[in-house]
Amino acid sequence: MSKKITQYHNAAGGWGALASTAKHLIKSENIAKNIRNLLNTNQDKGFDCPGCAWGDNDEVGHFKFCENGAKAVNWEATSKRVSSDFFAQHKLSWLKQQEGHYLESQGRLQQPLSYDAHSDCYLPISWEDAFELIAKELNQLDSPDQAEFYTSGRTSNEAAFLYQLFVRKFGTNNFSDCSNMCHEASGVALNQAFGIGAGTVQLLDFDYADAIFVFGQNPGSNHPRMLDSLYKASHRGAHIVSFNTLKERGLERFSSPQNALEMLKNGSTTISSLYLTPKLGGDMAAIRGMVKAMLAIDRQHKEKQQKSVFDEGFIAQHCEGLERYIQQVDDTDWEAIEAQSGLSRLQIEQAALIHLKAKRVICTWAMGVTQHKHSVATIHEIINLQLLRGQLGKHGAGLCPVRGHSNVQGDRTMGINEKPSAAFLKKLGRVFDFLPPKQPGHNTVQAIRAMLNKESKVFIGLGGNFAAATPDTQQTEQALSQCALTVHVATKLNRSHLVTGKKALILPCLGRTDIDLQAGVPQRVTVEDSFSMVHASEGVVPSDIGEMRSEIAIIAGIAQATLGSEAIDWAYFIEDYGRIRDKISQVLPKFKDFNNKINQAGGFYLGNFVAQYHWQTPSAKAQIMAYPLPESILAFTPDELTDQPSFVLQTLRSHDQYNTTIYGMDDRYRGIHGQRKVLMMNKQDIETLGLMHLDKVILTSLWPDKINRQLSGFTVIEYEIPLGNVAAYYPEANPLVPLESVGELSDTPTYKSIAITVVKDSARIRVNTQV
Ligand SMILES: Nc1nc2c(c(=O)[nH]1)N[C@H]1C(S)=C(S)[C@@H](COP(=O)(O)OP(=O)(O)OC[C@H]3O[C@@H](n4cnc5c(=O)[nH]c(N)nc54)[C@H](O)[C@@H]3O)O[C@H]1N2
Ligand SMILES: Nc1nc2c(c(=O)[nH]1)N[C@H]1C(S)=C(S)[C@@H](COP(=O)(O)OP(=O)(O)OC[C@H]3O[C@@H](n4cnc5c(=O)[nH]c(N)nc54)[C@H](O)[C@@H]3O)O[C@H]1N2
Ligand SMILES: [Mo]
Repeated sequence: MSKKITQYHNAAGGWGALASTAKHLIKSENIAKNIRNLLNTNQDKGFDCPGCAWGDNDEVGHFKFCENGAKAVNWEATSKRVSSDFFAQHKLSWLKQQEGHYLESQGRLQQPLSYDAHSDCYLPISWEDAFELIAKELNQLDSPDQAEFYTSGRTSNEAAFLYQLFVRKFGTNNFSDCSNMCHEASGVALNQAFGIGAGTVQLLDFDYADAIFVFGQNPGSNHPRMLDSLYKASHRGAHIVSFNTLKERGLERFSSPQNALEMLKNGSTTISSLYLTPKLGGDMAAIRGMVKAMLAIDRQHKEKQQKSVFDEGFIAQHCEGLERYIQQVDDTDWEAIEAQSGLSRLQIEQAALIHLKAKRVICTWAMGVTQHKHSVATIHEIINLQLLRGQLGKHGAGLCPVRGHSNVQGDRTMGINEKPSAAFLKKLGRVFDFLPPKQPGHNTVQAIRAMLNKESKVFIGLGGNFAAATPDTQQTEQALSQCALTVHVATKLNRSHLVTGKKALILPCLGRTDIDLQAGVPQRVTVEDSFSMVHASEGVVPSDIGEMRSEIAIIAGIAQATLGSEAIDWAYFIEDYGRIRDKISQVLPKFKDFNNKINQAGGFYLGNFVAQYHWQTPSAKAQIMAYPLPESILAFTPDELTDQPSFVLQTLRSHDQYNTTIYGMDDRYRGIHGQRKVLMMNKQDIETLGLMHLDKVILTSLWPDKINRQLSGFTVIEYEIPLGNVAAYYPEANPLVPLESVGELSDTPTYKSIAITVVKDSARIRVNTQV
């Protein structure tokens, strides 16, 4: 594939998306089967798309898949299998040098494997021996807290519930999960404000909003079905305001493949009526500015005895903390707001006016907001804005953290949580007649630290790619390799499987698209989307499953070998997943009558206390939190560590990837083709550094511990990005993220604000000139 940087002039979606979907279908060698898969995606009788966590509408016959959903489905439903010969032929030392794309491209894993240090290869092992090995290692630990149990967000509710039951029965709350790197800050802030960590809107609300504010999110690539909602809103005349450090095409213009006329005319719809490009980490300042602008107008109104622009009735009845917050807003001057946001007062005032003119406003956000040092405070600023304007608990208004993995929200609901609530533990203990551990467990960063310190000795990953998704790759890999045992339950081979402990297992599992037969009966599982809708998912692909087992069967197998079956009959749950749902009904009141409810078309809504004004805080009021604007978005002053100019780096996703799974090397909407080791940089910054477009550079991370974190061979490309900010792809740039650089109160790695220096890779230039 040739490397190329171009300008992308078209709208997002449209013919390009259809062509790309077709290309992926054709490439996958399974055309007929895959088209059927797509038709079954997110339909009532199919499987939930293993792509993002956006919700589904109820329109029957509506094609509920998108280009990137198609890639996710194809990637999983491939008929390609990794043979045992492959592992006999390739030593780990060789595999470790291959790209992630190559590893996953080998196809689905189909038999359990155990690492043989002598030959440096993975060799087949029987399921029973694998379970025995895990049981032996777990049972010989000094304490259950010496094991780490990671979960990625594709795991079904049933598998997640069984997993947490097993782990708590074993005796620990060490549940690191992908949430810790994703929307943790949203959960923390929403919990502080309302006592509950989920968003407050439903999909239908997008049809009623007069204005939708989208902060730090790239739906064109990561939640393409959200563009349908934005597209419809824009056609209705609703205002869409985007805050994004980059001009993302999907937020600018979109052509819906559902609109035949627009497609025929090669037309498109403008999505954002106002598009602001703050600096990295500048959203809190920008939103504070919006409130400051509103406050000024409100004071003028008061002088003239006009109606307040804030919802005073709502605030008086439902909120606490207004005075302290207003004081904070008054104490924050425009100079600080403009400097930190990188936006002008005028731009911010424009955004404020759109908010003020709208009766119903939704605010959505994703990783551009949650992966900073001050993410919790930033989300409070969004919450405060909505509280002050009474934008909660009514149609077309509210707060919408747009989740990532398709069941990350459900996994949390099921108890994948290192800090479970006392009420949940009590109920779980009562239903299963045991005393669950109360001590909080490790989150992702704490798990890495504990393995690095050799306190934790066993790592079990239920899905995901821990080594590649976490920060500080070198440290994380060292942490994993110091373990006595590492275990990965996975569909495809990835980097994490190659970073082995003294002993290591890969356990191949069924994916969501596969038919899952137990005792001859096809099983359903359930998932929860970003809008708290729970629905069933049933695989449709009659795959050649080899020795694969379902996640549920694998967890039950490990549990039985480790704990025996006297207290809990684990095998009983494998035969019929409805039995797990019955238990979930007993532990979680919102899941009462679970097995019946999932027969409803479209699933069922878990409800939201916030939307009904039932605040779950100690004072039973919503909390307006008053955080000061941080002096800096970084935790230290880079100038004290280097004489070189420093930049703030964000790491983000391309259009052709799903987290650490790289489908292809293109990023169509950004005009980047055939390569991923690129650094997007402002033209003026390139010139100031004496560099040129397409020069090779070395990136060095700055952090007070002065550990050498460096990447070379990156290509600088001119990009429309604020001065002083740069961008590179995740996971390639993860070695630059210091383990200790985490969000306040969330412990989420600051993946969107890493201080780095950029210097010319002269070694590389020398090689080039010799050629
Ligand atoms: N196809 C596909 N779908 C996915 C995923 C995938 O990898 N591929 N991943 C899934 C997962 S787990 C998640 S969490 C979501 C992620 O969905 P996103 O949050 O959209 O993912 P990122 O690529 O990290 O994009 C962050 C966006 O925020 C902007 N941004 C970064 N920093 C800032 C900032 O400080 N302020 C503002 N205003 N903007 C900023 C970036 O320019 C970028 O547009 O998508 C989910 N869906
Ligand atoms: N630098 C940087 N790092 C980041 C981020 C960032 O924006 N920047 N984003 C963070 C975010 S938001 C997230 S959510 C995490 C994601 O972190 P993870 O969830 O750990 O990573 P994924 O890449 O989604 O995991 C992919 C692997 O999951 C396995 N898999 C796929 N489907 C299934 C299944 O059905 N069952 C099982 N058992 N396994 C399956 C496959 O083997 C595949 O290789 O990464 C975080 N890391
Ligand atoms: Mo995520």
